[in-house]
Amino acid sequence: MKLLYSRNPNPRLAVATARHLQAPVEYEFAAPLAPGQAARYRPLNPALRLPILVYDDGRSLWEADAIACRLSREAGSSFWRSGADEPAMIQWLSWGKQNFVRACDMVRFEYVTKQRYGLGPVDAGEVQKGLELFAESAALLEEQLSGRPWLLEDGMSYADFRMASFLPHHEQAGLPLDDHPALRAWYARIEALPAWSDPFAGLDAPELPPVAREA
Ligand SMILES: N[C@@H](CCC(=O)N[C@@H](CS)C(=O)NCC(=O)O)C(=O)O
Repeated sequence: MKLLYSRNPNPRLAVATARHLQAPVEYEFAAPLAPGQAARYRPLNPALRLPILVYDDGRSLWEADAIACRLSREAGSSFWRSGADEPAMIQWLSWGKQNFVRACDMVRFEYVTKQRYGLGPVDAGEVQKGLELFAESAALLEEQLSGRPWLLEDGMSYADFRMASFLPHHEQAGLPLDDHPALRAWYARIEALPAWSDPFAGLDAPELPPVAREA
């Protein structure tokens, strides 16, 4: 199997997951949105996004969460829970995508993605909306993580990785993680994992364009 990736947040999450699981995949850098690349990648992912997992028979799977599920099964790991704990893990994936992860993405998009790809100035209104959702959802996580180290009672799971998916370079992204001590401590535990802190070690992973500062 081949895992197609770039350094952006969702493919980074997939690479970190694969490395954490020591999954038997080959890693291949890809740029489906680059000029002239669409025809090559559309059959693998009609949405032209990364990550993509390509099976040996040429079929493919896209979306980081689906890929994590597949790789965890392949590795015989409970990182993606099965059985009794699976609903609780899915609860956090589902809530996170609409709340904390979305808030991080909204703010990061303004300060990082738009500035990196020249998509326009920071929209203060969008930042404000994102920070409000961040405050609300971080408060919920802060309460939960004050009583236990990971989102699930019985230890780290893929839900922790997904919840943290937009936190790398959180200072640059303008995310006030340090205002929430239990949440900060939880993320420090994730950052302590080599698979998370440096998922691209030894891989061909061209740096993303720099983030331009607004004048
Ligand atoms: N919902 C998808 C989102 C995928 C996505 O938006 N990927 C972005 C990066 S975060 C992408 O492919 N950007 C182009 C690139 O990285 O070359 C997932 O979870 O995998």
